[in-house]
Amino acid sequence: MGHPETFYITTAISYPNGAPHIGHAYEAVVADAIARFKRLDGYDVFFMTGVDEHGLKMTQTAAKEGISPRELSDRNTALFQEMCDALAVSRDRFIRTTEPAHYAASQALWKRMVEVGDIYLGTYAGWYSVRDEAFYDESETTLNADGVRLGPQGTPVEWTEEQTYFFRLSAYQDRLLELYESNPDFIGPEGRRNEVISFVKGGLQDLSISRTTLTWGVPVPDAPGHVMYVWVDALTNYLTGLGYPDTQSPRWRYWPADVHIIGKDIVRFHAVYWPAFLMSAGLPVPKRVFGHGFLFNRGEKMSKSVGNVIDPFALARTYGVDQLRYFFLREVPFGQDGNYSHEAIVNRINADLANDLGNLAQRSLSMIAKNCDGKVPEPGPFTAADEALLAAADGLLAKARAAMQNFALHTVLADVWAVVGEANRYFAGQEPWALRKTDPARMATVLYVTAEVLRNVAILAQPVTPAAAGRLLDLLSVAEDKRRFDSLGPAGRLVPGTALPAPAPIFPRFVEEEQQETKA
Ligand code: ME8
Repeated sequence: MGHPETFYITTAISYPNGAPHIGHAYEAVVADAIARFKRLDGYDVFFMTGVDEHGLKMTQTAAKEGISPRELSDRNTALFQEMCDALAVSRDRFIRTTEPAHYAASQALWKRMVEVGDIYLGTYAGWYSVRDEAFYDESETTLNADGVRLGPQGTPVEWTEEQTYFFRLSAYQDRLLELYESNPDFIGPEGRRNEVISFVKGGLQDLSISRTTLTWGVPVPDAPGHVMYVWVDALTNYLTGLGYPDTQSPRWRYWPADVHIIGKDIVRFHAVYWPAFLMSAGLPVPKRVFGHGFLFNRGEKMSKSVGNVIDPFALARTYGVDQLRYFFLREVPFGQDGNYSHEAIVNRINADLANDLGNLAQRSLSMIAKNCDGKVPEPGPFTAADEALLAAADGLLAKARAAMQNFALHTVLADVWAVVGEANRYFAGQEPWALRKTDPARMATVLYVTAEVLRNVAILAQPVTPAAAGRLLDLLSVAEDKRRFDSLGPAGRLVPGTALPAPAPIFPRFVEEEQQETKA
């Protein structure tokens, strides 16, 4: 047996200029679910997330608060780490761009780009957006009604002039277009790919990549007074995490990254600048860059008890961690924008989790506890209905893998829950409670088939609802080493006679606080 295939997945690194918001939570959960899926599917996964501590935005926010950028970053970085813990984000490494290792990596990459003649000193004059930490061409800016000039993301831009180092981006136009052409999956989803291609076809200007007006950044090697433009060091984080420039590091085996999961607003940095830097330095480019959509709050009226629902910590406390994760991944088709509302999340919790899966598990496992001596029942011969349901469950892995080619977790969940729906119809149609008296052997078979479907569903639900899926697998006495995808289907069938623990609910219904009060 060879070594398992590697899979390196990253999120963007967030600006710790404030507390994490729902968009950060969404991105972390998406990447985590993909990482978990790949681990369960036998890959050697490295999953990294972290914070982007430098730049003008950090400097300005810190100045406003009267603290140093470092203090600002320390305070908020702790919250980003807490968010990862609170949302069960199973990162292998949480990176900070103030780590000495990151300075070394950024400076090494810079020197490689100097060596090949891609960096030169010049003067920059142009429009800069502090909010986006990006330069824009005048043609990309517009004047609003108040005469304020705005960049393409709608943020104010300022005229900036300074001596700066440039990266010879203009020299990479053809190689980038060739990259997009020969790797149609390099940028996803499709719409983002088209935007990038037309941007690059429009012609690339050299990129200003150093600053003399601020000191909060990675020093440019051999150039006192210059710090790197924040995006140069930020993108390099993906290499730092793997030990770069030490390409003998055991972690270096993960490069190139399999996917950078990022938001749609920063696709240009990842799909244009980043591969150009890497090509310049003679390093392989990532395999894919995927720009997910944005999560919005439609301003729906929230229950008072819910409080500030956009705070991911409050969301997790109010609805539950697995419930929130399920909502993000089921409700928002990956790649599209999504809306968050209290009603939508409660509906998902109560319909999909509590009713469809939770009730089925509770009813079938309680019957097993009462009528089958608390052991996995011994099935008799399977009928066509049994075979059909088992085949549907056994067919899920192939479907899930296909959907995951495009990280379509919403499709994976829709397929898995379609089988939960089938299992519910089967259970209702077979009426095992009636069989208890008329045909106990048949009842045992129906309960066995139902439990077996629950096992498959729970294994596949682990990437999204890790705690609840784990509890369901506990209730089915599935050993820790039998929870990976290679135990799905016939390979891991429940063994009749295995003792099961006393059943307990996995997904409680969400009850509005007002209703709880009336009940009390
Ligand atoms: O862009 N919904 O940091 P950031 C979904 N430091 N995703 C959202 C979102 C929303 N409402 N708002 C932001 C940066 N995001 C840089 C990245 S990577 C080398 C450097 C996403 O804190 C955003 O698209 O502004 C990005 O992927 C991530 O959150 C961090 O955003």
